[in-house]
Amino acid sequence: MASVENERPVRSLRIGVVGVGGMGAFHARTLAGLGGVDVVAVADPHEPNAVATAEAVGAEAFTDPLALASSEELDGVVIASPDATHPELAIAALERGTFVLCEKPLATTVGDARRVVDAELALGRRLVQVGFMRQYDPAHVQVAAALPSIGRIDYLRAVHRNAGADPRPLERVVCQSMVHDIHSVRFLTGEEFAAVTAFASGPFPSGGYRHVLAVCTLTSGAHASLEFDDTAFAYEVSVEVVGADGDLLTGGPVRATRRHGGSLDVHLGTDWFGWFAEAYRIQDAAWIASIRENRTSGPSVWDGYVAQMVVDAVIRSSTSGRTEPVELPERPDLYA
Ligand code: ISE
Repeated sequence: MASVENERPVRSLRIGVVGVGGMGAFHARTLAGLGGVDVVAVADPHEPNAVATAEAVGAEAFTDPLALASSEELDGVVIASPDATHPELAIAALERGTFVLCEKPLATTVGDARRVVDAELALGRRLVQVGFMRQYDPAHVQVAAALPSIGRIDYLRAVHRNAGADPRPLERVVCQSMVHDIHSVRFLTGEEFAAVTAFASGPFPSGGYRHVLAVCTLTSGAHASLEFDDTAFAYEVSVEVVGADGDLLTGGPVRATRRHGGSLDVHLGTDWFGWFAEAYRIQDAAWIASIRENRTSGPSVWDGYVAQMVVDAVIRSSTSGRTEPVELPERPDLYA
């Protein structure tokens, strides 16, 4: 056994967080709570956000996201800025050789997502992990592990409900929310989407869309239905996989129940921070562990790019009323 004197102290990793609205501030606090991590800098063009998070985690506050993403001083950077800015910031960090945890979606267009893939391919190594955190959620992990026990997959049903969300343009509903369900289907089954038929209810008088139903065919011929709702009364996510020899269902986080006034209540909460808190913590800790091993694990930019192609097909089908094929390019070896 190595003597204590021979053990090298583990150097703290220097992490920056770009975009510290709700999601970025949550990452900054989560990372600051892990051992061996110093959140040294945060950046947000909205200075009060930068200052508040910097104070909470003992970091320096900046207002220029691109300058922080391009910094040579960091071991890793979390990108949690507005969605459309993700590609430019991820590419800037890649060019510095910095590890990245980029919130989903990787981009808001297929073309921009491809630019990040091409930047990584040019570098010849993976540095970016995409924040599809459900892949770390204990219930999803258990379903994935148990899948071989249910035989041939016949269909999947993914349900995703946001509570009290402001009506959003269809592109945002699909790109910001349903993209998670698309990734869940891919990582659980290891299959790709072949075709999508989607229906969106809206626009409502406010101009926004609220419910989207996508009925999809996977490459094996199995089907997946993705149901999304922005007008629910509690936050909820579930995936059910129906197989030839059994079916599997993700549960929600464990909650106490309350008997009161003749009812049996379970408090679900209204946002994803509570439902998926553990998944985010596990994801962020896994990202840090992989930086220590000088590698990237977890969802790749290829996953982000393919998810974006499916997002595109859902939007096209909702507007055209037709079944839209999903035609994927060949997967480069880097993402084998
Ligand atoms: C939000 O941006 C998230 O990432 C949540 O995980 C998701 O459930 C929600 O629908 C999105 O709006």
